[in-house]
Amino acid sequence: MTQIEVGIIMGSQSDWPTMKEATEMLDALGVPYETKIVSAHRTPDRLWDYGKTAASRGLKVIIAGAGGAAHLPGMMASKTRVPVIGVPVQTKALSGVDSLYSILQMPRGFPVATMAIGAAGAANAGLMAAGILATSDPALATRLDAWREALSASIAEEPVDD
Ligand code: RP5
Repeated sequence: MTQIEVGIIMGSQSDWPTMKEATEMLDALGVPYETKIVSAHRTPDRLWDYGKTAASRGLKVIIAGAGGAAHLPGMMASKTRVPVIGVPVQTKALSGVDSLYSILQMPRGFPVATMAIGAAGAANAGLMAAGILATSDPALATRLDAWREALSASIAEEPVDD
């Protein structure tokens, strides 16, 4: 059975359209992952169990997305030494600035690698996770290098009218 090394967690089903962007990047790079709804507020026991077993289950990176009072990434970082990448989900009331500040401003000792707000942040979280795994996986490193080269090659040298 393939060892899952990336856990993608989110606070709500409503975060899925954003967090799917991370899965699409990992799919493109051939990185297996699991996806779970784990809410800091609504399912705290599930959060605790996930964090408690993350390292022993072989997870090497956790991507955690949440919106509003977004405590999930920080609480997960408090429960496991597995690196946590935080994705601030865009919110209607405050455009995701609430999520960003909630995730970013961690106290000393419990880091969360915080991405940009919304879809771009989720996609970058997938790339960041792949980059971390690629430091000890030469085949993945080759795929990631190729992906980056293809992205660069897709950028036109000059702008055109729409
Ligand atoms: C957070 O509250 C979730 O991460 C989500 O972004 C936000 C709103 O959740 P729902 O009310 O849509 O379930 O916990």
